[in-house]
Parts: sequence; C-alpha cells; structure tokens
Amino acid sequence: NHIVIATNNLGKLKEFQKLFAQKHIEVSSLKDYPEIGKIKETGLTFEENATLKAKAVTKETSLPVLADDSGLEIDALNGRPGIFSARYAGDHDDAANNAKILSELAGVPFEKRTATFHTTLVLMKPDENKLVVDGDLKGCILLVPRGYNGFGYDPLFWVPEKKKSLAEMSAAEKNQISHRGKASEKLLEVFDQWW
Ligand code: ITT
Ligand code: NA
Repeated sequence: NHIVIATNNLGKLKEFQKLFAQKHIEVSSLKDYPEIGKIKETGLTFEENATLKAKAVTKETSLPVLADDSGLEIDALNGRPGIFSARYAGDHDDAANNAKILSELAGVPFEKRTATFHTTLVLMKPDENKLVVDGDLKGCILLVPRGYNGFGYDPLFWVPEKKKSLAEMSAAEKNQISHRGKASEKLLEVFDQWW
C-alpha cells in the first residue's frame, strides 16, 4: 500500500510516517512531487481545505492521497488562528506565528488561555471518493515557550494531563494523545474496509 500525503510540512510528514509504519503503509509527500505547485487553501473550514489539497494531488498523481488540515483554536481569541494557523503572522514562519500568539495573549492569565488543537484528515481515491475523520486535543497556551521537539505551535501548547508541552514530548508520546494521532487512529480503524 502506498499513499501520497498532500503536505509540504515536514513535521506532519514525520508524524504520519511513524503512525502508518505500524500498518505497513508507505508514504510519500509533496517533496517527492516538486511539479505540484502551491495549492490555494480557499476553503472556510478544515474539511474544505483538506479536501482541496487531497483533490489537487490525486488529480496530479492518480494515487490515493491523504490531506491534513490543522489549526489551533484559542478561546480567548475567539477561536483564532483556527484555519489561518499556518500564515497567522504573514508568511508561514513558526517563530513569527508563536510570537504573534504570545503578544495577542499578553495579560491573559494562564487559566483563561484554554485552547484546542484540531486536525481534519481527508483520504481520497482517484475517483474522488473520500473518507473524513478528525481529532482534537485540549490544552492551554503557555506564557513562555517550553521544549524543542515537534514543530509549529508545539512549544506553546501545554497538556495538563501530561504536565508537559507538546514540544517536551517524544514523537511517540505526542502521537498517542495528539489531534493528529487521534484522527489517524480513527482512519486506520476503518482503513482496510474502506480501501
Ligand atoms: P500543508 O498544508 O502543506 O499540509 P501547513 O503547515 O500549511 O502544511 P495547515 O494548513 O494545516 O498545514 O496549517 C496548520 C498550521 O498549524 C501550521 O502553522 C502548522 O505548523 C500548525 N500545526 C499543525 N499541526 C500542528 C501540531 O501538531 N503541532 C504544532 N503545530 C501544528
Ligand atoms: Na490550512
């Protein structure tokens, strides 16, 4: 089995490689298809954006494709950055995004910094038949970053049950509890039947 992951994000790709290895599913990513240009994420929801990515890549490759659209929803910011998480501070720059979140939350006490990480996955066959699953992780936005693992907003995201930020966890630990890990688990449960 071989799936193309419709992502340019190396952090996501590494997590999927680990998650899918258990099922002996081989994955490639958009790095292996440099001819596929930027896909415009013009949707208004995670599912619409994941579907746009999946459709564009299955058209180009004629292979089954998995697309991931994710984001961080911060309660004190009315759910922002949400679907705008990747380019919140302008271009896709993790450090700038994190700095923007911290400055917008300046003065907001820890107990009011609750947030949810969300992932929607769309698995699509070349006939455009799709399977949609999602996963959430609840936590809090730290006052200062902690940890060096993971990617994106991980250093800012505190998981109370684990008493660690996502960036203080190993890849395996993060996959066990994360939004992407939970969504992938659902996907893998129905994968054989759907395939
Ligand atoms: P692709 O569209 O190519 O997959 P992207 O990074 O643009 O890559 P999204 O549109 O889903 O992906 O944007 C999600 C944003 O949220 C992006 O800034 C990520 O760095 C961040 N993000 C997603 N999952 C994350 C996670 O598990 N931990 C930390 N940050 C995450
Ligand atoms: Na997106």
